[in-house]
Amino acid sequence: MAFETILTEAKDGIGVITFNRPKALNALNAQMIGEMGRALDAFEADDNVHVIVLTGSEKAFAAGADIKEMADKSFNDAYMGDFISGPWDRIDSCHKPVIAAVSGFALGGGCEMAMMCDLIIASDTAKFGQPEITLGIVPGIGGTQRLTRAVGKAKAMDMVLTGRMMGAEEAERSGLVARVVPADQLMDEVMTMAATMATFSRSTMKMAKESVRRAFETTLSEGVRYERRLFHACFATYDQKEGMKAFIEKRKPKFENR
Ligand code: CO8
Repeated sequence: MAFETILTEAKDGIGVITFNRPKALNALNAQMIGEMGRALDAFEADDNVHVIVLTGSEKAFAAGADIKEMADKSFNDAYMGDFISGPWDRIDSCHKPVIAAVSGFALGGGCEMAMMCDLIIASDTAKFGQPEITLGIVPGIGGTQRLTRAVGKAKAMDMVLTGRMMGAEEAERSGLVARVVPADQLMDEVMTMAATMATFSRSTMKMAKESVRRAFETTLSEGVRYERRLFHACFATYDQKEGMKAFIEKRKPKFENR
């Protein structure tokens, strides 16, 4: 598939999407988001892709939605045109695990895209922020909601109301990112992690992801009940039999996603 604003590569079970508008610090315009959506559709449909990685450049994961593109929109353009729907939140509906590999700026929509992924691995140069307040707008694709769930009210209010950026170390300490690694090791670390995940059963991975995500949508007792049902369902799968048999026989399992 030929794209102009992103790069894609699928290898060894891992599909990588790289934002590629370096001159605009990967500002997210409609074309880039449309292309990202189509690339995600393709990776979701490709049985050879088990894990998806979303990344940018060393200087910027993405410096937000493209301000130049949206500056002249009217309320009617935004409201009636359903600005920020469709491919803008495509990541959120992915069944396969999506890892955000973040270096440099992840601001506004860039931070929101990263938070939509299942986990964020950050380089030590990463800077997260919701600077929308400085532009006279509020976050529009989950920033106030996902950031608050990730880091709690105090830090979310601090970032959303002042527009200040949070460095990688603080982001890890606050629960926004899973790991911080030196910038020159970011992609190696992420690809190693993705390669490990790609060896597991795809269907079990889907259940595990679904179950963790459910924690953000429901009460504890409903979430635990949901998890319990998925746990029970695992015993109907070939991969549970294979996984446990392989452990007992002291060999590596060969999962078949069934
Ligand atoms: N939109 C458009 N162009 C941008 C953006 C952006 N968000 N960010 C940077 N650029 C452009 C600059 O205009 C500049 O272009 P040019 O060379 O043609 O003038 C080029 O990228 C390089 O930028 P700077 O010269 O400013 O680089 P610096 O290293 O000096 O500064 C910063 C880097 C701090 C990242 C600075 O560029 C900046 O503050 N950018 C804007 C960050 C921002 O406010 N982001 C939030 C945007 S609003 C938003 O995301 C709303 C989300 C709504 C939902 C979207 C869903 C995805």
